[in-house]
Amino acid sequence: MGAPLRVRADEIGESENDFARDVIAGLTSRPKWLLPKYFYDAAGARLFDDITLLPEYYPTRAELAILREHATDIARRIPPGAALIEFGSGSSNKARTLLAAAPAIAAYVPVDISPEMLAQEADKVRQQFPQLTVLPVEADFTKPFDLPEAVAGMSRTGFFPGSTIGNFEPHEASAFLRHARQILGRGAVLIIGVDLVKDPAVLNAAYNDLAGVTAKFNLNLLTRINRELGANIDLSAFCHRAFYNSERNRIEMHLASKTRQKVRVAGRMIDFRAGETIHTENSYKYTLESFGALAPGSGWSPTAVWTDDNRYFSVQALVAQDD
Ligand code: AVJ
Repeated sequence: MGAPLRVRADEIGESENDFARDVIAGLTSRPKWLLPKYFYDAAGARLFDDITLLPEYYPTRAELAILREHATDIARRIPPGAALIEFGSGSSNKARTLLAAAPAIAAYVPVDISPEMLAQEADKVRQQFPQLTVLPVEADFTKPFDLPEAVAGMSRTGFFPGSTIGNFEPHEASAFLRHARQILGRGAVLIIGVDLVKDPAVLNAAYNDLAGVTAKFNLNLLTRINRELGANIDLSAFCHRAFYNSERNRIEMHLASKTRQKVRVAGRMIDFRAGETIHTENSYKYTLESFGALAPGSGWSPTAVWTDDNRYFSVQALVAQDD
C-alpha cells in the first residue's frame, strides 16, 4: 500500500527493461523524445495497418504499385536459391508480392519484434507458398541477431520495404546499411523502399489524416506507457502534431501537452510546460541523389531504382561491395 510503482529488473523481461530505460531517458531529456520502434505493440501494429489504407497515406500504395509493376525486373536482381530476409516485416503483403514474382527464392526469413504479427503473417506466407521454407525470427532488427542455421549456405537478399529507413537519422541509416551488409554477408543484395522528397502539402496530409488514425497511433504510445510502466498519463491532455521540416527533409511527429502538468511514469514525476512536446518520430525523405550518395559509403553499390508514376516513392536494389 502506498509503495511507489517501480519497474524491477527481476520482474520483467529484458525487452521491457529496455522499454522502461528508453522511456525514462526520453522523458527526462530536453527536448523530450520517445523511440518510434515502440509504436508497434499489438494495438499499434493494428493502427499502423489502418494507416496504410488511408487515402492520404500514399507510401504503402505507391510501393505496392512499384513492386507489382516491376516485379519481374526486381525478381531478376535476386540470385536463384536465395534466402529473403525481411527487416521489420510487419504485414507480409509486400513480401508476398515479391515472392509471387520470384519463385526461385528458397527461404523467407521475416524478422520482427512483434511476436503476434510474426506468427500470423508467417502463416499467411506458408499458406500462399507451401513449397517455401518460412523461418520467422523474433528480434529487434536494429541490433545484431542470428540468422537461422538453415540459411547459412544460401545467398542472402535483404528486403527492407516501407521506408522504415526514414526513421533513422542519416548517419544511423548509414550505420544500419553497414549492419545489414554484415548480417547478409558476401554477395548479398538489398531491396529497399525509400520515400522521396515531394510537395510538402502531400507530406503534411499523409501524417495528418482527416480520420485521425495517425493521431491515435501516436497517442497509443502513451497508452502503452500507462499499461506497461504503471503510468497515469491522461491522453486527453495531449494532442498529435505532425509537420514537414523542409530544412531537414523530414516529417516530425510530436505529442504536445495541452496544459502545464505532471505525470507519473515508473515511479518518477515528469513535468510538462503548456505546449511542450515529446518528439516521437522522424520520417526522413530522400531524393534519388541523396540516397544514391548514402549507399556507397555504407558498403553497398546502387544497381537499380524503380519509382511510381508520381515519383512519390522508390524501390532500390543495392549489391554488397566486396570486403
Ligand atoms: C513505418 C516509419 C515508414 O514514417 O511513414 C506512418 C510510420 N508514422 N504514419 C512512416 C508512420 C506515421 C511510417 N514508417
